[in-house]
Amino acid sequence: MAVSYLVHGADESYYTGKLEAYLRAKGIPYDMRRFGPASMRHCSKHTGVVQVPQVECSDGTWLVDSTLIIDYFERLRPEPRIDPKDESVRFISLLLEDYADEWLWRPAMHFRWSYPESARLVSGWLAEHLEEVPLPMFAKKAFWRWRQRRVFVRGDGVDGDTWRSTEDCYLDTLRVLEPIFTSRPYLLGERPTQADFGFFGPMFRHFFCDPTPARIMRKRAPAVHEWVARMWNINPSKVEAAPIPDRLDPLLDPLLEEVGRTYLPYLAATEAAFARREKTVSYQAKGVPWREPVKPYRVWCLSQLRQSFETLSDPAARSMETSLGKEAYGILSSRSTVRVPEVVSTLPIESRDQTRKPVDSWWR
Ligand SMILES: N[C@@H](CCC(=O)N[C@@H](CS)C(=O)NCC(=O)O)C(=O)O
Repeated sequence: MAVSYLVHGADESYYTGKLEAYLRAKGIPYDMRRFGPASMRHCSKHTGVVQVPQVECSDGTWLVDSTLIIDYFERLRPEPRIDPKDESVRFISLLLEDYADEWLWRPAMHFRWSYPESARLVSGWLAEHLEEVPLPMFAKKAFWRWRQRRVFVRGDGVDGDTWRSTEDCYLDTLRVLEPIFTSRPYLLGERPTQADFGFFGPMFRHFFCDPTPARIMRKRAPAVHEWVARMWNINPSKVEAAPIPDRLDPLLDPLLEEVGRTYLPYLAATEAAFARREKTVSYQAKGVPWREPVKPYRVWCLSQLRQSFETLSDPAARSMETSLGKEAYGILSSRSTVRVPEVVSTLPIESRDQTRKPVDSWWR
């Protein structure tokens, strides 16, 4: 019998939206269950991590981490493939997915939680996940606003000095995406790839749906707005009918430059701080000093990117030096100096009770 999939997730969640778009593109049916404290205990008992989405499979196995889940299904059910065949295009697709997953998280959380109109709306929505908690609605809403700001806004380095730069990250992203989606339906070409699903996480559930950033998107980037809707209205026959992107073009240059100059050096700084066993990392991004918690998960992300980079042929690796810059090339081509204890590395996870204390989404 075919395996069926139960997604423990949320209608307001970045990574649940990313995963849903992918499952829709592939025609993989799934049921959704709204997460809550009890379901998180149930999931983390099997997977060792408290986060959404988590997928409970009817054969007793588990899938977790949107990037690993996409990789898993691309091997299990390759058609219609979203994984580019050309090695350089594939690497860039994975790199852009990772960038959007991790680097756009902070502006997405900032726009959601720093502005009262968005915070009021989403805290009400999230409060409904706490049905089993015996507290009045206003207290549940207040809890979410307090918790999300503490952990993901102020706790992630956003303050008076970095506020502007956090918002510029979103505005600059719209600026580079708009000409791309004006000229073609997906990031790398005619068919969506990992890069599109990565960008869909922040762009859909936060920037398109939350009132404050959504107003900005509608005004400044109607082609991005249209791409979000296109990504949701996707199905396997549409994917199948379009050619797989097989080359990189200059429209991507500003995005690749940003990834090469800002994101990869940040990952390298995180890795260095992790190696020194520090709890916070300090670095500069576009001349702005940042200080934020070290996220072991992102050390693992860098090691994963290096593993993909290592498989590139010499000319393909060299072409990355041109697209991403010298510093980025140096980071990608060097060896990881430290290993993060892997919480999840291969899927599917065989169902077994985890003895380790569960970690959070940053693997802390
Ligand atoms: N790397 C994970 C990240 C999942 C993640 O961070 N999900 C968020 C919600 S969109 C979460 O559960 N955060 C945990 C928290 O709020 O503590 C993935 O790709 O699935």
